[in-house]
Order: sequence, then C-alpha cells, then structure tokens
Amino acid sequence: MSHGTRLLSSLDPLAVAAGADIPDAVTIDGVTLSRSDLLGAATSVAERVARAERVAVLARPTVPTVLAVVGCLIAGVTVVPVPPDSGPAELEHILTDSGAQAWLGEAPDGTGLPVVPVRKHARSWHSYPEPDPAAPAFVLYTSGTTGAPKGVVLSRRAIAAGLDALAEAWAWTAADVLVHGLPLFHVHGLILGLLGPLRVGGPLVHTGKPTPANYAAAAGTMYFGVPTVWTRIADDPVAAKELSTARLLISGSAPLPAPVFERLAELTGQAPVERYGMSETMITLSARADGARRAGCVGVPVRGVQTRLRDETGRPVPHDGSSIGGLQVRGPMLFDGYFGRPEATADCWTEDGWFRTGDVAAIDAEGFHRIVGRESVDLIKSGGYRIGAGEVETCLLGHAAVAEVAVVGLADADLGQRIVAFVVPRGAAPDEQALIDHVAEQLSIHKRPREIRFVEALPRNAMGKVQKKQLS
Ligand code: MCA
Ligand code: AMP
Repeated sequence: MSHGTRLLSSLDPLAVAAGADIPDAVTIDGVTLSRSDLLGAATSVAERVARAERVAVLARPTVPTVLAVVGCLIAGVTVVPVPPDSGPAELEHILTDSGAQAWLGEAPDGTGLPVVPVRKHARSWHSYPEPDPAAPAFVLYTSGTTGAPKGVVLSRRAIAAGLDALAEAWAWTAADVLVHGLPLFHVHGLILGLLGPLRVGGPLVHTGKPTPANYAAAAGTMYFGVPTVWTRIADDPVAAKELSTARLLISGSAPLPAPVFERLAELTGQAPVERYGMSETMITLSARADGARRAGCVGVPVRGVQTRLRDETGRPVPHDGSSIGGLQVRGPMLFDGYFGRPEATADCWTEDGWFRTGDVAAIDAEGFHRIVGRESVDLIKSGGYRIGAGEVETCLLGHAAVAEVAVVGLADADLGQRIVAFVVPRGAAPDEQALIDHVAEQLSIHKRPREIRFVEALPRNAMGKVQKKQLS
C-alpha cells in the first residue's frame, strides 16, 4: 500500500480543489477543521515560514500546532517539536542543540528567538512542489541512557515508508476514524497519530487528555494508546464497552501487561493489537489486523523490516521463541542519525548495517517477537515516556541539598515503571516534594520522580560504580 508522492497525500491541492474534501479532517481542542480549511491555513503558514530551515513548535494539542507542523511539511521546513511543559534546562538544550531559528506559533515567555505567528483564519491556495523525500521532516528529542536528550532526525521518506507499512499491517484506510489523546511531540501521537490520518485520508479526533471517558465518547474505528491509557480503560468497564464497535484498539510505546490485554479482550470483545517501535526506527513490529494477537507479544516485522537477535559478543541467537538476545533491526523507516552527533549515531549501528535497539527480545519460528526488557537499566519507560536516568540524576545533582543520587524505574501498575530517586542528602534531608518539583520545573513534568528515598549511601561495587540492580 502506497499513498503516492506527497507525504500528506490527502492534502493534495489539486485534488482538494477538485472536491476531494472531508468536513472533519482533524478535530482537536474542540475545533473541527475540514481538509480544505486545514490545507488553506497550513499553506498560509508555509508561506510565512518557507525561508527557514528549522523551527521550534511548542507542541500543545491545539489547532495552531497542527497548522504549524503541516505548514512546515508543505514548505519543506524541519520541525523541532518541543514538549509544552519543558522547563528552562530542557528548553535551552533543545533550542541550542537543534539550532532552531524561530518559534512557529506560541513561544515560551522570555524567548530570545524570533516568533513567527500562526494565524488560524488566514488562507493561501498556493501549490508548493513536494520537497525532496530525503529532506529531514523532524528533529525529535528523546532521552538516552546518559547525557541530555538527542535529536532524532526523521526524513520524509522514512515517515512515508513507516506509515505505509502500518497502513498495510492494520488495513488502515480513509474509512477509519482515528482517536487518541497522546502528546504531539513524539512518534506515537505526532507521526502516527497526526500524519497517519493525513496520509491515509481519514479523520482524526484528538481527545485532549486520553481518559477512558474521552475515548468512550469519541466513536472511532481505530484507537491509539500507551499501556497506561489501556490500563485505565480496562479499569473502567463502562468506558471499555463503548469501544466494542471499534475496528482496532492499538497499544504501543511500552509493554502492555498481559492481564490488561485479557481484560480489554473480555470487555470489548476484541484483543488489542500490540506494536513495537522507537523514535529512531518508527514502528518495526506489529500484530496484523488479519493475524494472531497474543498477550505479551508485539507481533511480526511490518513491510520492509528485517530483525535479528545477537548475544553480547555479536553471535547469532536462534529464533526459537525462548532464547533471548539484543534485538537489531533494519528497514526503510529508520532515522538518519542523531542531529549533529556522528559518533553517537555510528555507535548504534553494527558494522554490517543493523540498528541496535537496546531492547532484549525472543523471536519464535513463526516470526512473532516478545520484548523481554532493555539492555540498560538507565532507560526508563514511565507512562510510555522514555526517560534517561542520567538526565534526571544530573538535574537532581544541581539541587543544593543533594550530595549523591541514583535514579531507577521501579515496577508500577499504572505507569509500567515509576521514577524513583535514591538520594544521599547533603546535611539534613530536604523536603521530598521540593526535589520532585525541581525536576518537574527544570526538565518536564513527566520526568519528575514519583518518589524520593533518602539513603545514607548508595550501593557501589569495588570500582565505585553504583549497583542499581540492588535499589528496589
Ligand atoms: C503533578 N503535576 C505537576 C507536578 N506533579 N505539575 C508540576 N509539578 C509537579 N511536581 C500535574 C501536572 O500539572 C499535570 O496536571 C499532571 O500532574 C500530569 O500528571 P501525570 O501524572 O504526569 O499525568 P498522567 O495522567 O499520569 O499521565 C499519564 C499519561 C501520560 C496520560 C498516560 O503519561 C502520557 O500522555 N503518556 C504518553 C507518552 C507517549 O506518547 N509516548 C510515546 C513515545 P494536569 O493533568 O492538570 O495537566 S514515542 C514511542 O514510544 C515509540 C515510537 C512508540 O513505540 O510509540
Ligand atoms: P521511544 O524512543 O520513546 O520511542 O521509546 C522506545 C522504546 O519503547 C523501545 O526501545 C522499547 O523499549 C519501548 N517500547 C515501545 N513499544 C513497546 C512495546 N510494544 N512493548 C515493549 N516495549 C516497547
């Protein structure tokens, strides 16, 4: 399944002018835009921003964010989505690292960058040629095990290939109404959840917060959610039953607990579709609309993807369903590299051209994949957000009352993992909430520890390295 040469195929100006309109292309923040409204307003944004190379977009789930992203894609300008609750440390890092030249739309207070406004009611019917498919569409900031977040460069070509592979696996067509309430600064909510419908051609309903009640009220055919969203829906039988008429309930970004899978199947009459991916790879594995859905399993490679398992020494691990190894992938939807970091980029590729995901998996003889965990304890998944322990530790060490700290992700029934900081205080133990707020303010709210535990010393080995596995 391919959707033609335009990345956003449903927004072809000639086709829209000739009547290929729909009244409800995007509903977000309580506002519904027809396809022609969206095309006219976003093309007007494109005219204002066309001479820029890279711009930052404060990615609140609103109409101006949609217009800013679509306008940049029309003009061939690279978008740097910024989490709207980013604190000063995170903001400074993203802006400096990405070299964004301006804010497009809303800007945070006190910004030093120029601000290009997004006008919801402006319209332009200029027809832009489709930009080079090799051009970077986004630089998406995502956490690593150490250091500050890195910018993942995703090309237009990779996004088109990734979306077409999902459309094929999920039998996703213009007849589907997609519903979700995910943030618009990551692959899941932004690329699959906004660009997906604009490429495939069906309506999107963004619910604002992804609550069970909002999902139940939306009457979609396809729903996207992270496991925390599905866990909350499974705990709300009235809302869950409203989803019985949907065609597909899709979970990803973190492991879906088997009891939640079973409960959703029981309440809605259909097993959820699990899929697996990364900011760097988009979605590489998924259960198929016409295939088996198994609890604890993330399905088979989507079109164009190959996978393999390797042990610590680089030797092949058999695909027998039980042997586990480091998961490596390749395919047309992979990223171009980390922005401005050739060494970090080179480090995650094998010599023979496979991307090391950092996840540990088993693959059975039929090609079904099970994700067992991550190679590093320093990459935490909380509520579907990827959070580097090192980034939170660096932030906490910036607080005067913290002498030493180790951050880990502990099992949590709602969030999958919750961030817990083990802190050796400098002098008297400070207020726990003050440390939590320090992270929420400097970085972003979802990176805050949910819990602080004060300890006299951190467990260390003979080399002085903190033994995080002993912290629980
Ligand atoms: C609490 N709040 C605070 C503080 N504590 N605010 C400031 N300082 C504090 N110390 C308030 C906030 O103001 C906010 O209020 C609320 O707490 C947010 O709480 P939180 O607990 O973080 O929200 P939640 O409801 O528990 O969030 C669960 C969630 C969320 C909705 C599931 O985690 C989420 O949206 N996750 C999606 C992550 C995602 O899209 N990942 C995809 C990555 P108020 O509520 O009033 O605003 S892409 C990926 O992984 C790959 C490619 C893939 O496979 O998809
Ligand atoms: P991110 O960069 O936020 O896209 O996070 C990518 C990581 O999320 C992967 O490396 C996995 O560890 C995890 N992940 C995504 N989808 C799944 C899934 N369905 N099951 C288990 N882990 C997942």
